[in-house]
Amino acid sequence: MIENAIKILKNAKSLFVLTGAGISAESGIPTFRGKDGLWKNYSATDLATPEAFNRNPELVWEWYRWRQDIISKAEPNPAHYALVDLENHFEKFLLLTQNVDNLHQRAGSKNVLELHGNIFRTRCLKCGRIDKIENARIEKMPYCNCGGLLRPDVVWFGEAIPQDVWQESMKFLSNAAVAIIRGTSGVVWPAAGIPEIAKNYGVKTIEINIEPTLITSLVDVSIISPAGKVLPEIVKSVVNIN
Ligand code: BJW
Ligand code: ZN
Repeated sequence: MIENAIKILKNAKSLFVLTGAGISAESGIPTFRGKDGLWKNYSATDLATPEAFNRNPELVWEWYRWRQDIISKAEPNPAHYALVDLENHFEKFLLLTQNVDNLHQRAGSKNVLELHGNIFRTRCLKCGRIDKIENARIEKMPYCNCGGLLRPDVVWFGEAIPQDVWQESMKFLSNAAVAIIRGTSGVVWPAAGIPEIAKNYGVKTIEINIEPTLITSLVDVSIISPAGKVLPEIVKSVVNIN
Protein backbone atom coordinates (compact mmCIF):
# COMPACT_ATOMS: atom_id res chain seq x y z
CA MET A 1 0.00 0.00 0.00
CA ILE A 2 2.80 2.40 0.84
CA GLU A 3 4.17 1.69 -2.65
CA ASN A 4 0.89 2.88 -4.16
CA ALA A 5 1.05 6.08 -2.12
CA ILE A 6 4.62 6.71 -3.23
CA LYS A 7 3.66 6.15 -6.87
CA ILE A 8 0.81 8.66 -6.66
CA LEU A 9 2.95 11.26 -4.89
CA LYS A 10 5.88 10.94 -7.28
CA ASN A 11 3.70 12.04 -10.18
CA ALA A 12 2.11 14.97 -8.35
CA LYS A 13 2.95 18.67 -8.24
CA SER A 14 0.50 19.86 -5.62
CA LEU A 15 -0.35 18.31 -2.29
CA PHE A 16 -3.14 18.99 0.18
CA VAL A 17 -2.83 17.53 3.68
CA LEU A 18 -5.49 17.26 6.38
CA THR A 19 -4.32 16.32 9.86
CA GLY A 20 -6.09 15.39 13.09
CA ALA A 21 -5.22 14.52 16.65
CA GLY A 22 -3.55 11.23 15.66
CA ILE A 23 -0.52 13.03 14.26
CA SER A 24 0.25 14.51 17.68
CA ALA A 25 -0.41 11.27 19.55
CA GLU A 26 3.22 10.24 19.10
CA SER A 27 4.22 13.53 20.76
CA GLY A 28 2.33 12.39 23.85
CA ILE A 29 -0.78 14.52 23.31
CA PRO A 30 -3.98 12.54 23.92
CA THR A 31 -6.45 12.19 21.05
CA PHE A 32 -10.16 12.89 21.60
CA ARG A 33 -11.78 9.55 20.91
CA GLY A 34 -10.69 5.95 21.44
CA LYS A 35 -9.59 4.06 24.50
CA ASP A 36 -7.06 6.64 25.73
CA GLY A 37 -8.99 9.60 24.34
CA LEU A 38 -9.68 12.85 26.15
CA TRP A 39 -13.39 12.10 26.19
CA LYS A 40 -13.15 8.77 27.92
CA ASN A 41 -13.93 10.43 31.26
CA TYR A 42 -15.78 13.56 30.13
CA SER A 43 -18.37 13.90 27.43
CA ALA A 44 -17.72 16.38 24.65
CA THR A 45 -20.86 18.26 25.51
CA ASP A 46 -19.50 18.88 29.02
CA LEU A 47 -16.41 20.61 27.65
CA ALA A 48 -16.31 21.54 23.96
CA THR A 49 -19.53 23.48 23.43
CA PRO A 50 -20.47 27.13 24.02
CA GLU A 51 -23.25 25.88 26.31
CA ALA A 52 -20.71 24.05 28.48
CA PHE A 53 -18.64 27.23 28.78
CA ASN A 54 -21.68 29.29 29.74
CA ARG A 55 -22.70 26.70 32.29
CA ASN A 56 -19.30 26.12 33.87
CA PRO A 57 -16.43 28.25 32.53
CA GLU A 58 -14.18 27.19 35.45
CA LEU A 59 -14.41 23.50 34.46
CA VAL A 60 -13.80 24.26 30.78
CA TRP A 61 -10.80 26.50 31.58
CA GLU A 62 -9.42 23.85 33.90
CA TRP A 63 -9.53 21.32 31.06
CA TYR A 64 -7.87 23.73 28.63
CA ARG A 65 -5.15 24.70 31.13
CA TRP A 66 -4.39 21.01 31.68
CA ARG A 67 -4.12 20.44 27.94
CA GLN A 68 -2.07 23.61 27.39
CA ASP A 69 0.36 22.31 29.97
CA ILE A 70 0.74 18.91 28.24
CA ILE A 71 1.09 20.55 24.82
CA SER A 72 3.66 23.12 26.02
CA LYS A 73 5.91 20.30 27.16
CA ALA A 74 5.45 18.26 23.97
CA GLU A 75 7.74 18.32 20.94
CA PRO A 76 6.90 17.80 17.26
CA ASN A 77 7.48 14.17 16.16
CA PRO A 78 8.85 12.63 12.92
CA ALA A 79 5.40 12.86 11.30
CA HIS A 80 5.33 16.66 11.77
CA TYR A 81 8.87 17.01 10.39
CA ALA A 82 8.06 14.74 7.41
CA LEU A 83 5.36 17.22 6.42
CA VAL A 84 7.91 20.04 6.43
CA ASP A 85 10.00 17.99 3.97
CA LEU A 86 6.95 17.43 1.78
CA GLU A 87 6.13 21.16 1.85
CA ASN A 88 9.65 21.93 0.64
CA HIS A 89 9.39 19.32 -2.10
CA PHE A 90 6.03 20.11 -3.70
CA GLU A 91 5.49 23.12 -5.93
CA LYS A 92 2.18 23.76 -4.21
CA PHE A 93 1.36 22.64 -0.71
CA LEU A 94 -1.34 23.34 1.85
CA LEU A 95 -1.70 21.84 5.30
CA LEU A 96 -5.12 22.10 6.89
CA THR A 97 -5.08 21.00 10.51
CA GLN A 98 -7.90 20.33 12.93
CA ASN A 99 -5.32 20.43 15.72
CA VAL A 100 -5.03 23.40 18.03
CA ASP A 101 -1.56 22.50 19.34
CA ASN A 102 0.80 24.58 17.14
CA LEU A 103 3.08 21.58 16.59
CA HIS A 104 3.04 21.87 12.80
CA GLN A 105 4.17 25.48 13.03
CA ARG A 106 6.79 24.60 15.66
CA ALA A 107 8.15 21.84 13.37
CA GLY A 108 8.58 24.45 10.61
CA SER A 109 5.51 24.03 8.39
CA LYS A 110 4.69 27.38 6.76
CA ASN A 111 1.53 27.03 4.75
CA VAL A 112 -0.69 25.89 7.62
CA LEU A 113 -4.36 26.74 8.10
CA GLU A 114 -6.12 26.04 11.41
CA LEU A 115 -9.68 24.79 11.09
CA HIS A 116 -10.48 24.59 14.82
CA GLY A 117 -8.45 27.53 16.17
CA ASN A 118 -5.49 27.50 18.52
CA ILE A 119 -5.29 26.57 22.18
CA PHE A 120 -2.65 29.25 22.82
CA ARG A 121 -4.97 32.12 21.91
CA THR A 122 -7.83 33.70 23.85
CA ARG A 123 -10.90 35.53 22.55
CA CYS A 124 -12.93 38.08 24.50
CA LEU A 125 -16.63 37.28 24.74
CA LYS A 126 -17.45 41.00 24.97
CA CYS A 127 -15.22 42.86 22.48
CA GLY A 128 -14.02 39.88 20.39
CA ARG A 129 -10.34 40.75 20.86
CA ILE A 130 -7.98 37.85 20.09
CA ASP A 131 -4.75 37.65 22.09
CA LYS A 132 -1.95 35.28 23.01
CA ILE A 133 -2.55 33.12 26.04
CA GLU A 134 0.55 34.45 27.82
CA ASN A 135 -1.10 37.87 27.99
CA ALA A 136 -3.98 36.44 30.00
CA ARG A 137 -3.95 36.00 33.75
CA ILE A 138 -5.14 32.44 33.61
CA GLU A 139 -4.37 31.34 37.13
CA LYS A 140 -8.02 32.12 37.89
CA MET A 141 -10.70 33.10 35.40
CA PRO A 142 -9.12 35.22 32.66
CA TYR A 143 -10.63 38.61 31.78
CA CYS A 144 -9.98 41.11 29.00
CA ASN A 145 -9.03 44.76 29.65
CA CYS A 146 -12.59 45.64 28.62
CA GLY A 147 -13.93 43.51 31.49
CA GLY A 148 -15.24 40.70 29.24
CA LEU A 149 -14.60 37.05 30.01
CA LEU A 150 -11.95 35.41 27.82
CA ARG A 151 -12.50 32.00 26.23
CA PRO A 152 -10.06 29.74 24.37
CA ASP A 153 -9.92 30.80 20.69
CA VAL A 154 -11.00 27.38 19.43
CA VAL A 155 -14.05 26.12 17.54
CA TRP A 156 -16.55 24.20 19.65
CA PHE A 157 -19.41 21.96 18.49
CA GLY A 158 -22.26 23.94 17.00
CA GLU A 159 -19.98 26.88 16.16
CA ALA A 160 -19.10 27.94 12.65
CA ILE A 161 -15.61 27.11 11.44
CA PRO A 162 -13.62 30.10 10.06
CA GLN A 163 -15.11 30.67 6.61
CA ASP A 164 -11.94 32.17 5.10
CA VAL A 165 -9.94 29.09 6.15
CA TRP A 166 -12.53 26.73 4.70
CA GLN A 167 -12.82 28.63 1.42
CA GLU A 168 -9.07 28.87 0.90
CA SER A 169 -8.68 25.15 1.69
CA MET A 170 -11.42 24.08 -0.71
CA LYS A 171 -10.01 26.31 -3.43
CA PHE A 172 -6.61 24.69 -3.00
CA LEU A 173 -8.10 21.20 -2.83
CA SER A 174 -10.02 21.69 -6.06
CA ASN A 175 -6.70 22.17 -7.91
CA ALA A 176 -4.61 19.67 -5.94
CA ALA A 177 -3.31 16.39 -7.36
CA VAL A 178 -3.23 14.44 -4.10
CA ALA A 179 -4.75 14.74 -0.63
CA ILE A 180 -3.25 13.00 2.39
CA ILE A 181 -5.62 12.57 5.33
CA ARG A 182 -3.83 11.65 8.46
CA GLY A 183 -4.63 10.83 12.07
CA THR A 184 -8.29 11.82 12.06
CA SER A 185 -11.29 9.67 12.91
CA GLY A 186 -13.45 11.31 10.23
CA VAL A 187 -16.25 11.84 12.72
CA VAL A 188 -16.30 15.62 12.98
CA TRP A 189 -17.76 17.76 10.22
CA PRO A 190 -17.03 19.58 8.00
CA ALA A 191 -13.50 18.06 7.91
CA ALA A 192 -15.07 14.59 7.69
CA GLY A 193 -16.47 15.57 4.27
CA ILE A 194 -13.06 16.29 2.75
CA PRO A 195 -12.38 12.82 1.26
CA GLU A 196 -15.64 12.95 -0.63
CA ILE A 197 -15.04 16.53 -1.78
CA ALA A 198 -11.57 15.48 -2.96
CA LYS A 199 -13.04 12.57 -4.88
CA ASN A 200 -15.53 14.87 -6.60
CA TYR A 201 -12.65 17.09 -7.69
CA GLY A 202 -10.75 14.07 -9.05
CA VAL A 203 -8.05 14.42 -6.39
CA LYS A 204 -6.30 11.17 -5.38
CA THR A 205 -6.65 10.43 -1.67
CA ILE A 206 -4.30 8.67 0.75
CA GLU A 207 -5.33 7.93 4.33
CA ILE A 208 -2.81 7.16 7.09
CA ASN A 209 -4.20 5.92 10.39
CA ILE A 210 -3.47 3.19 12.91
CA GLU A 211 -6.92 1.70 12.30
CA PRO A 212 -9.69 1.82 9.68
CA THR A 213 -12.01 4.84 10.03
CA LEU A 214 -15.30 6.10 8.65
CA ILE A 215 -13.47 7.47 5.61
CA THR A 216 -11.34 4.42 4.77
CA SER A 217 -13.82 3.09 2.21
CA LEU A 218 -13.73 6.43 0.37
CA VAL A 219 -9.99 6.83 -0.17
CA ASP A 220 -7.80 5.54 -3.01
CA VAL A 221 -5.04 4.28 -0.72
CA SER A 222 -5.35 3.39 2.95
CA ILE A 223 -2.20 2.82 5.00
CA ILE A 224 -2.74 1.32 8.44
CA SER A 225 0.36 2.36 10.35
CA PRO A 226 1.47 5.05 12.83
CA ALA A 227 2.01 8.37 11.05
CA GLY A 228 5.46 8.84 12.58
CA LYS A 229 6.66 5.63 10.99
CA VAL A 230 5.09 5.70 7.56
CA LEU A 231 5.49 9.36 6.63
CA PRO A 232 9.26 9.54 6.94
CA GLU A 233 9.40 6.40 4.76
CA ILE A 234 7.21 8.06 2.14
CA VAL A 235 9.29 11.22 2.26
CA LYS A 236 12.50 9.27 1.77
CA SER A 237 11.22 7.76 -1.48
CA VAL A 238 9.31 10.75 -2.83
CA VAL A 239 11.75 13.54 -2.03
CA ASN A 240 14.89 11.65 -3.09
CA ILE A 241 13.64 10.89 -6.57
CA ASN A 242 14.01 14.45 -7.93
C1 BJW B 1 -3.28 7.85 14.65
C2 BJW B 1 -2.21 7.71 15.50
C3 BJW B 1 -0.96 7.69 14.90
C4 BJW B 1 -3.96 7.74 16.73
N1 BJW B 1 -0.85 7.81 13.57
N2 BJW B 1 -3.15 7.98 13.34
C5 BJW B 1 -23.00 17.24 9.43
C6 BJW B 1 -22.51 18.29 8.69
C7 BJW B 1 -21.97 19.42 9.32
C8 BJW B 1 -21.90 19.50 10.70
C9 BJW B 1 -22.39 18.46 11.44
C10 BJW B 1 -22.94 17.34 10.82
N3 BJW B 1 -23.32 16.50 11.77
C11 BJW B 1 -23.03 17.07 12.96
C12 BJW B 1 -22.46 18.27 12.80
C13 BJW B 1 -22.03 19.19 13.87
C14 BJW B 1 -20.66 18.95 14.43
C15 BJW B 1 -20.17 17.52 14.21
O1 BJW B 1 -19.42 17.21 13.33
N4 BJW B 1 -20.57 16.63 15.09
C16 BJW B 1 -20.17 15.22 15.00
C17 BJW B 1 -19.66 14.75 16.34
C18 BJW B 1 -21.30 14.42 14.45
N5 BJW B 1 -19.72 19.88 13.79
C19 BJW B 1 -19.62 21.12 14.23
O2 BJW B 1 -20.34 21.54 15.12
C20 BJW B 1 -18.63 22.02 13.53
N6 BJW B 1 -19.25 23.21 13.14
C21 BJW B 1 -20.18 23.23 12.18
O3 BJW B 1 -20.48 22.26 11.54
O4 BJW B 1 -20.73 24.45 11.99
C22 BJW B 1 -21.90 24.60 11.22
C23 BJW B 1 -22.38 26.01 11.46
C24 BJW B 1 -22.47 26.87 10.39
C25 BJW B 1 -22.91 28.18 10.61
C26 BJW B 1 -23.23 28.60 11.91
C27 BJW B 1 -23.12 27.74 12.97
C28 BJW B 1 -22.68 26.42 12.75
C29 BJW B 1 -17.51 22.44 14.51
C30 BJW B 1 -16.68 21.29 14.96
C31 BJW B 1 -15.69 21.74 16.02
C32 BJW B 1 -14.88 20.59 16.57
N7 BJW B 1 -14.12 21.04 17.71
C33 BJW B 1 -13.22 20.11 18.37
C34 BJW B 1 -12.64 20.81 19.62
C35 BJW B 1 -11.61 21.87 19.21
C36 BJW B 1 -11.02 22.58 20.35
C37 BJW B 1 -10.17 21.72 21.23
O5 BJW B 1 -9.18 21.12 20.79
O6 BJW B 1 -10.50 21.66 22.40
O7 BJW B 1 -12.16 19.75 17.48
S1 BJW B 1 -13.95 18.55 18.75
C38 BJW B 1 -12.51 17.58 18.43
O8 BJW B 1 -12.75 16.68 17.33
C39 BJW B 1 -11.45 18.58 17.95
C40 BJW B 1 -10.82 17.83 16.81
O9 BJW B 1 -10.15 18.72 15.94
C41 BJW B 1 -11.99 17.13 16.20
C42 BJW B 1 -11.61 15.97 15.33
O10 BJW B 1 -10.99 14.96 16.05
P1 BJW B 1 -9.82 14.12 15.39
O11 BJW B 1 -8.66 14.99 15.09
O12 BJW B 1 -10.35 13.33 14.27
O13 BJW B 1 -9.38 13.20 16.63
P2 BJW B 1 -9.98 11.79 17.11
O14 BJW B 1 -9.54 11.60 18.51
O15 BJW B 1 -11.40 11.66 16.81
O16 BJW B 1 -9.25 10.74 16.17
C43 BJW B 1 -7.85 10.51 16.24
C44 BJW B 1 -7.51 9.54 15.12
O17 BJW B 1 -6.10 9.39 15.11
C45 BJW B 1 -8.11 8.13 15.31
O18 BJW B 1 -8.72 7.74 14.08
C46 BJW B 1 -6.89 7.26 15.63
O19 BJW B 1 -7.01 5.95 15.11
C47 BJW B 1 -5.80 8.02 14.92
N8 BJW B 1 -4.46 7.84 15.46
N9 BJW B 1 -2.72 7.60 16.82
C48 BJW B 1 -2.00 7.93 12.83
N10 BJW B 1 0.14 7.51 15.67
ZN1 ZN C 1 -12.60 42.54 25.56
